[in-house]
Amino acid sequence: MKRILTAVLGIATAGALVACGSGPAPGGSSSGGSAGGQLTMGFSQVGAESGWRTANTKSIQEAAKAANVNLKFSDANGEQENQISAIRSFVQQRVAVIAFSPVVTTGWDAVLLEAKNAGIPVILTDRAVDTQEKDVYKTFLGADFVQEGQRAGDWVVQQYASTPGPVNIVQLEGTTGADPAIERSSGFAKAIAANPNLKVIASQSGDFTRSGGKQVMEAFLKANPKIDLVFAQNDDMGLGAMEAIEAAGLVPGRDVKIVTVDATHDGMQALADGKFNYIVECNPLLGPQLMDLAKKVVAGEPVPARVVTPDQAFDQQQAKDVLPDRKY
Ligand code: GZL
Repeated sequence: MKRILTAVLGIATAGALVACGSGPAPGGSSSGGSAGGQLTMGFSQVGAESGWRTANTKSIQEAAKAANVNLKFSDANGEQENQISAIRSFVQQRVAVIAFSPVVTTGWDAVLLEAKNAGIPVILTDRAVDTQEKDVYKTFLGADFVQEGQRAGDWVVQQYASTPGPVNIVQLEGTTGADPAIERSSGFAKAIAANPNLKVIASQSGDFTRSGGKQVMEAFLKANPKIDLVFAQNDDMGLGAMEAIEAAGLVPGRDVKIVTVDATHDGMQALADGKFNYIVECNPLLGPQLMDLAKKVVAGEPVPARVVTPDQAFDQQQAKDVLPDRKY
């Protein structure tokens, strides 16, 4: 059962909110790993699958340096068992706090209980977990993926409001079982239900990678004579789809519209160039907020059960306007 949490927008502030379900533990808990006043954090990262991930990793590493946090960083190469091993290693090293971006939502109960029983607080960042265990993490810092899917769907509904007849949509899903893939899919489906002409004729995972998006889109183009729009759940799969569309002799952004999520530099460049049509941002710069939360948690201060990072969305003109000042 998905935990039910009270969400808090914006930066982490004092004053814990009550979490019900299997959400974070109340209050903080002290542990080792703060030798000489410098806090040690063990961080397990999903991998390096996308431009978003690269920007997220850079933000975390730079923020750790700026916050004088001793960061033990592990890249799981997209494999859950590597994340579980890394978390176990952090427990054995008695770090002060563990943070991780869970590659998928399930399969974490045992290792989260091990960290809890060792008295080491855990912070979820970027993606959430589905667990029945209580008080196994302190907070979840990340975007509202259902809302991101809905915003993408709302734009599609508005674009085709006066288009008669069926509008054929294909969807490139993120990594199977990953929180953003599950929730962006449900948000998008909910939004486009407003217009029964909008039909998702095919949907498949491209694993959040450019090559995955290209391969799946090639298959979609072969199997479906008329595709009006692709909803890619991240820029990288959208860029792969763009290549497949061009290879098929079609014009991306015109013959086949492309809507994505993330708003990384390459995606925003494609949007400014007219090859994408709309992007919903998912801000990867979580590092400073993560370090702030970690210090509070280690100090035993209350933290919000859920910290939702705010997003915005861009059309082609807006991308042209903001591209020069983007940080990622
Ligand atoms: C979202 C993040 C997703 C991005 C993808 O917070 O987990 O994973 O949207 C990334 O680009 O691979």
